[in-house]
Amino acid sequence: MKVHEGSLDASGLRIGLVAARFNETVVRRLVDGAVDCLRRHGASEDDIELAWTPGAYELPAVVRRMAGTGRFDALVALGCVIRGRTPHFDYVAGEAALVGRVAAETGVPVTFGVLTTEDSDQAAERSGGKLGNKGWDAAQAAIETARLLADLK
Ligand code: INI
Repeated sequence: MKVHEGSLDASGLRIGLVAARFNETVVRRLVDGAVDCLRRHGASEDDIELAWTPGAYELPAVVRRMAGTGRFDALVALGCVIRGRTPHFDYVAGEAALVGRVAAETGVPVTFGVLTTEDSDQAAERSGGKLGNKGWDAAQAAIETARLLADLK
């Protein structure tokens, strides 16, 4: 049986981060986690680009544009939507999740590092607190998926 798996070697991979500024303190921690993950896995500083959107609602359009440039092996969407802070939670979180469609449309892997939480405590726990850093996790998934796709070429 031939098994395909993506390695976690980020050297030479060009990775785009798209971060939503809303709930900025939390999202900056997700960005820091993602960048730290990429560096530790061998990505070069010059191969990482970061774009900021106003909020998570705007992530799909910017992810789509970046995917279309052909400059990236993978994209990482980062954001934080907190239910307790908005009656629009379902709309904003639902729209943010559409970044997954960009991957299906373009073949450029897009990973989902958007926190959707009940309150700020849950957001803090997942952005460098006791439940880890989902920005780190999303960056690692981006490396692995980019490598897997390269392996399947
Ligand atoms: N955007 C977020 O990223 N997180 C949120 O929790 C949030 N809340 O609470 O409303 C939020 N709203 C802004 C939204 O993403 C858009 O930027 C805005 O509606 C303009 O289109």
